[in-house]
Amino acid sequence: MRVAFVGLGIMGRPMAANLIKAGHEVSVWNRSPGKEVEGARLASTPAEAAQGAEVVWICVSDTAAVEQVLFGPNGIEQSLADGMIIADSSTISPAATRRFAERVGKKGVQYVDSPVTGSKVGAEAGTLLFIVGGEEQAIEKLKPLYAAMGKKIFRMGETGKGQSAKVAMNLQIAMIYEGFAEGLTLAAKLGVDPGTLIPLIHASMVKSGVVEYKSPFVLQRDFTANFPLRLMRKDIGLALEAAKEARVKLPGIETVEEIYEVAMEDGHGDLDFAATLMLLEKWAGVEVKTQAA
Ligand code: NA7
Repeated sequence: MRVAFVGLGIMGRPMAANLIKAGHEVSVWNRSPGKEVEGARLASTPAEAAQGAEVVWICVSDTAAVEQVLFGPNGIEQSLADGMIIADSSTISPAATRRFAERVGKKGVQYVDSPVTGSKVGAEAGTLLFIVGGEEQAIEKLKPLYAAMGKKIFRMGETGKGQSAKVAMNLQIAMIYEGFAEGLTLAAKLGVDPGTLIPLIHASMVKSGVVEYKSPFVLQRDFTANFPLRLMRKDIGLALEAAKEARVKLPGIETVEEIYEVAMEDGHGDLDFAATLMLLEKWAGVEVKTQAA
């Protein structure tokens, strides 16, 4: 298929590379120069990337960035054509997604929100999970592309519901990790080695995919970004915004949001969200560090 890929960040770049590997004809665009994908045609604007494409895939930071690449100067809108499909793998506002879909829909373009879960590792390995909102028939057409970049798709309903489900998912990831980090911090302060505690966690009902994924990084104190803290903070904001619109009270994540704000102020925004642990450590005056080699 002819695919335009807009946004070559931590996630977008390996996703576009996997489309090429699967034999698709790919044009790419990124806001800052210097990011390219081997085998792809490099476009100078989003409009140029989208020219003649059957599918335009977006993966940029946030709601404002998606709006910009779609409707800003030299935006994708200029190249919309009847029958085209836009798939958005950014995690953004569900309400804005519905607005964007309505606007492109007037030109005969379908919009399938396709946020992902699986972080950088999943993007590189082509094992992402896609959380999808849109018309069945459009999703059907996108299946070879999902297959090239991921291992499974979950359709949540019509356009916007992929994003709604995604923000609910990331709320849980942030809270599960926070529980893990607080448990480690308290245990460390009480003199329990995390290298001893973590096997207990894995053997008990406390175990979780989040803990399993993050614990090796925490034990090695490797906080380089798989999923940057600043983006998890954005997703917490999206969950709270959606909750406010729906008149839902979420006291736990409201508190976690404050921790992310202080962690950002401490300069940890570009580290992995696992680095929220460092703030708890600072407050506790302890470092979660294993004595085991
Ligand atoms: P990154 O690595 O921070 O990459 C973000 C990308 O978005 C990167 O290509 C940015 O371009 C691009 N971006 C950001 N703002 C804009 C605007 N205003 N216009 C155009 N392009 C923009 O994020 P990830 O790849 O980890 O994540 C992407 C999404 O997936 C995000 O929603 C996550 O929550 C899930 P740059 O290179 O900085 O010029």
